[in-house]
Amino acid sequence: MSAKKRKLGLTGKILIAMVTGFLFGYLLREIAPDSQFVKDYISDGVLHVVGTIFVNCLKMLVVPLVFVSLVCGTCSLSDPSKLGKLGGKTLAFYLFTTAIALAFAISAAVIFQPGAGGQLTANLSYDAKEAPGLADVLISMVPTNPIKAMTDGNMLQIIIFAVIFGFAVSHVGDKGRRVAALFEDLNEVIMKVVTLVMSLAPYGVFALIAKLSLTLGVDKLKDVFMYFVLVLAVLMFHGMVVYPVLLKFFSGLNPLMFVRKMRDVQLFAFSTASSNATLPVTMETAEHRMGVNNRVASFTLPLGATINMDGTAIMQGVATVFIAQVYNVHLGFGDYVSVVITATLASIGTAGVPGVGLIMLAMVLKQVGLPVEGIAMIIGVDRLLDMVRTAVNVTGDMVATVIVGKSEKDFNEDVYNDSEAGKTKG
Ligand code: DAS
Repeated sequence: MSAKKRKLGLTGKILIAMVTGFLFGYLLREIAPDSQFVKDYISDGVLHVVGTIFVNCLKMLVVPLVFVSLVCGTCSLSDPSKLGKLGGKTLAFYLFTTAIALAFAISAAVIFQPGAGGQLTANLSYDAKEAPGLADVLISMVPTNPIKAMTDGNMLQIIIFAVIFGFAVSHVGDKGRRVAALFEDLNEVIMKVVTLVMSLAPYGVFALIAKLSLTLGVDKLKDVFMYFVLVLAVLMFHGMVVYPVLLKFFSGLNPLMFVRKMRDVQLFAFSTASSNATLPVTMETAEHRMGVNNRVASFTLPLGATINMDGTAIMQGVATVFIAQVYNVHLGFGDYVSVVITATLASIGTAGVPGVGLIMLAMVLKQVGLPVEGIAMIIGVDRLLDMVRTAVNVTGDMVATVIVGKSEKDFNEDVYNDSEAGKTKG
């Protein structure tokens, strides 16, 4: 082994930050479980401030990055009809993987019966919103005010406006070429900011995990242990079996290289529990490590972070069956179809932010006539599941991006197969 000590990469630093953060929080909770000082100055103080600043630094980049890179991507499309093909393939793949995720989740819950014989705890309550209808979803995609869409962080509206704007840029001759060049330069600058923010990850991840470990109510786990374990098992199966099989089948690429290059993205997603906040890292990895061209990644990834949430669908599938079992409500095949349709529609209209899965679950339960207050049983363990399913969500977005990129020949296989390509030194 050469004497030269290998520089610890960003992944190594993040993993060390996670372990030390967890141990720090756990020990503090054991040593001073009721300390007001720990609560006020450490948990809600330093850790909360550092963790929130880190997540906000990521979120700060999402709107400018998505808009600029999508304009770049769209105006670099030589043949505009390619956008239709790209969009069709991407949408079809996202719906396909979400349907698989829901099918596995519902089947597992029906087979293993996590809620069978469950005893209801005290009277429960949970506020629920209606699931959006297809017409509402389509109408709400077009922004009446693009600036408001950006200030609100309405991803679908930003995507629609950026695609139309980019299309127009590519159809105004020389002026358009100057505008496109400006957006290319802006994209480079924003990508540089992304790598700067990524270097803050060890500090931000330490704070996020330490605060979680300090506040995680492990005691809540025992009531819904079977539910928790089943969701985790299906998430792992989907992330570590289904995705590699789909990647190999549809692209012929080596799944192990994909798994290796996805680690940083998954660690960011796990730590932040937000697909949106992770988007800058997902896009930087897609282009610089996976070898996918910007004109594909700039479209498929923002779209995926908004409408493609396979991990969330898995939680919703298991939770729906679990709650039906606990309340002894029989669900027929038609109910399961309704769950799949509602869960898919609900995910299209909601951004990838922490806890959005529970909001969508309420819509699904309402749709199939199940007591929405059943959510109060699982809310206590949802934070950890949210972190894992967000990592699955972003992995599903990247699988689709690599497959579509390769099928559209907007893909550099040498970069994909080079394990050192675009590696963030941390
Ligand atoms: N945290 C959401 C995301 O960012 C997923 C969820 O809430 O289920 O993808």
